[in-house]
Amino acid sequence: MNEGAAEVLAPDGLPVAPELIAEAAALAEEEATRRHAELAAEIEAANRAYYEADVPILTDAEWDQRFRRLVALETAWPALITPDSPTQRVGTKLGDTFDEVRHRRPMLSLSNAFSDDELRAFDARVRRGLGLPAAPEAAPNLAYVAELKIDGLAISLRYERGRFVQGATRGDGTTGEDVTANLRTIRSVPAKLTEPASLDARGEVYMPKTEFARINAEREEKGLPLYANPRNSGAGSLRQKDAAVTAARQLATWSYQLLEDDADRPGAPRSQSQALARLEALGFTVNPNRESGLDIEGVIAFTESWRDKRHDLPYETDGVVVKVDAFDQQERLGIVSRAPRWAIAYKFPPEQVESVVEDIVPYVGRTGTLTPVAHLTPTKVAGSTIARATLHNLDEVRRKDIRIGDHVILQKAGDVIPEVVRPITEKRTGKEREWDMPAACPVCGQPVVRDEGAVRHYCANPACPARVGQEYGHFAGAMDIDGLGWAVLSQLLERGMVKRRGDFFRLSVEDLESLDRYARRSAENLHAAIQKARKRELARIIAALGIPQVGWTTAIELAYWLAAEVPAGEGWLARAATHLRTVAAETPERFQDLAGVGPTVSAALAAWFGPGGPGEGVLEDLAEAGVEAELPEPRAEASTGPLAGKTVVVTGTIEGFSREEAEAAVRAAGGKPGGSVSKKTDYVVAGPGAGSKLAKAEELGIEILDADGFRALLQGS
Ligand code: 3BA
Repeated sequence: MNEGAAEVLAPDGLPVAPELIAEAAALAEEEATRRHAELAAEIEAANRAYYEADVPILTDAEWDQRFRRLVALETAWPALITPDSPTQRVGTKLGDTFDEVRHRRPMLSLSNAFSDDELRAFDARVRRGLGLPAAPEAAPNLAYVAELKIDGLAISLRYERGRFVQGATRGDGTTGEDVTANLRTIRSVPAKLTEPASLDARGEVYMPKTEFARINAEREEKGLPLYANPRNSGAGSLRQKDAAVTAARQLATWSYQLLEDDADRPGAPRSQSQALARLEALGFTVNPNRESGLDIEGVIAFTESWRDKRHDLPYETDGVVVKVDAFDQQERLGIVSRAPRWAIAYKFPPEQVESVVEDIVPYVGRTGTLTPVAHLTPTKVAGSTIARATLHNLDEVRRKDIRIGDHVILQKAGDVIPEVVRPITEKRTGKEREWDMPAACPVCGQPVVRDEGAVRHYCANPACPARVGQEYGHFAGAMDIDGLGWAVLSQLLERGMVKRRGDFFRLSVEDLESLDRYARRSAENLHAAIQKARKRELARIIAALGIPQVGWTTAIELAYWLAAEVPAGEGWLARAATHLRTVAAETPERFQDLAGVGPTVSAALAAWFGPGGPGEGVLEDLAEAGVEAELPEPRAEASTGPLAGKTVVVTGTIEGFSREEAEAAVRAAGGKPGGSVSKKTDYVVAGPGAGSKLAKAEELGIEILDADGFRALLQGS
């Protein structure tokens, strides 16, 4: 947890209230994950509506509040920070006063490698793509350039006849923000080139470490919140409405890509190394720590040589960008899902630091699982402060032999998920205490059990307040009841005002007004939000039940299936409940008719809906409380459509589609969305962030599509 003066700043430079972070830290991991996903989706939707349809669906204040909550969640739970989180994109803020700039050519993204072997796999793909012999054979016609990967903010600089005319942030890669005035204040952005060339130069804006330290020292003196790392500080400094603020900060740039308007003229650079030299000659600053003419082992040696030395550099670097040098080879390799096949970003292994396990605390999750969490002395790792890390389960605690009081090595796996690597046994004093799973649930006091052969311990009490609290919190979240946060929910449960899910819908304004710190106005608002949630899509209602093993995908399948099984009309939800109970009790194997449902999920459904199961009476209660399900339109026959009989796996971020939307589109076209890549997969749609599935598809020679290819496929072309 961030403590003391080191308050947290959102990427837009505004502080996030410590209470929000504390609140986020108090959540169980599952709950934090769920809220994170919801907030991120909501912000995405608002951004899309605002930028694409020009219809604001959130006010500035509402957007801000959600964004700040998202940052708070990510501060408390750094594992939630993914590259596609709205917090990781600069320029998504609503109502900001920067003009949009459409890039003349899209700014692509880089795929990642985390090990030497992943670099060798990259080399193998490049060789295959160019029809060269496989490694380890020498390939005299293939050379790589290795550049230090600057941890900054990507920008594009437009020059016309040698004059700097416009500068933009990367934004979503297609459209960025016009930060020309701010960039003009940076000394390493030349106002005039050494010749009257027209071009786009791309590179990274960064804040030197010393400048970061200076600014934070100054802020500390003034009692202002501190920036978490130079990257945020640099981004915050560039995205100032008042260019004078940018000017007062010593920002700098490294340029690494040159797109000249007349790139075909004789003598124009034909390779990345020539382009870097020309950038330098034109007056740009180009990072000198680069090497060309390398084979992949030379690249690996380059990464090795910088692993430790990088800490002595005056700026932050988090890896090495490797590029095929020759432009003609780059062209032949091309681009897949917005990432060039001819480049890869190698990330240095996670930074390891030392911390102390102050306590190990079991957290009770929605399904009763007790997860041991290490409470650590707050320690800075890879740019954020870590105060807790999951230890997963008792076996893991024992295997790693982590004890309370231990000095431990802490790292962020992939620089994201905090992980306790091992205890530093040399530092033991004998006062460390071994931790054990409690025999009784820390919340309800009922016995903690562990099933034969299983690793998980759980509280078996279905009425455990911790379980119920999270189950009901999940319900309120999934049913999209605005304003039903933990503070209200815990009171409703503690006071016995909500004993069953249907009770939410039975609350009156007066009931809500009786809650602590609840004024008439807020009570009315919450009441109205609850009324609005009475009618929801069937899949949403099912997903909201929190059935173990049943996520959105299965909920959607079950909704289609139920809508087809139970005739529409009066009292549908209650009749559906009866039908589910009958199937669960008599023909549970029928659940396996649902796409993607095997014996495990089918058994989980039967156990939940069956007689005596935790779901008994739940849907009836909701129906009785006046909840209505919106039934899905029957699905197009799977035997028709451009994707009839085809299995399509979607992986990574697909521009223009959420995961659900992409899968729905596959179904609508008659195809079947698949979870894992196998020989039976017909297509893999891959976007930025795609990982092992993409590699698998390449290995199996399955056709890989980017977002545009996917759209074409859906249209049957
Ligand atoms: N080289 C970041 N992208 C980079 C031109 C390609 C590229 C980067 C790089 C796509 C660095 C993605 C954002 C982007 C310009 C798109 C580098 C660095 N090369 N040395 C191959 O040092 N961080 N980032 N930037 N176009």
